[in-house]
Amino acid sequence: MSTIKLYFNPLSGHAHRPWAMLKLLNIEFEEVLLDFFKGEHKTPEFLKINPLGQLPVMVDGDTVLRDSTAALVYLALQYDPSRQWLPVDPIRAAEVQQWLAISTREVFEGPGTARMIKIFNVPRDYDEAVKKTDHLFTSLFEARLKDNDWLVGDHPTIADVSNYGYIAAVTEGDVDLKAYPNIYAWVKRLEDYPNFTSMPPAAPYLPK
Ligand SMILES: N[C@@H](CCC(=O)N[C@@H](CS)C(=O)NCC(=O)O)C(=O)O
Repeated sequence: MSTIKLYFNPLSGHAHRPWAMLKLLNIEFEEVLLDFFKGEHKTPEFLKINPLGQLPVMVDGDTVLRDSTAALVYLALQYDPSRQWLPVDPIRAAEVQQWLAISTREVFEGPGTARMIKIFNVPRDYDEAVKKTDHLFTSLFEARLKDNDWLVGDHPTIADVSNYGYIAAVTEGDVDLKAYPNIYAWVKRLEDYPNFTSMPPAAPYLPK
């Protein structure tokens, strides 16, 4: 069996998803770190692997996955026979899918964008991103996590892994996570989970 290859960058909450999942499942893999600031995700060589020029990409033999949540689904079904990380029950599976969708849209547009504005200086509306973050955190995450430890069912799933990165890193977007105590506790719960890899701080990966 060939070793899984993960093209990624530690600044990316998208890339954190398969990176954390591979480590959670104790799967050996090769890390290929591409530098956004050097345009390494836009070279002709990489565009052959992902014509979208985006990270992450996960390659397992002939399987090339160019989407972070697709990679989570694949890893959970292929390498977790216990089915903990992606339950088979139709309702639970649908609930997981719902949270995966939220992680790639609303979480990226709220907390992900607030952080992007602060650390990369991207010309976007910061107040709007913070407003979206507050609405999302209050109406969905705090509400769910008030009486539950995890986003779906009573154990962690890929729904938690997928939402974690940009939410944990929102403090780099100058949003105080402690103002959302249930989310703050969930972030710590995940970070304490065996073999879980926290979202790394951005500073070491930014241009000097
Ligand atoms: N649908 C993709 C989106 C990945 C994505 O947007 N990656 C960003 C980094 S966070 C990227 O590579 N952006 C560079 C670009 O689009 O040029 C996924 O979920 O993996």
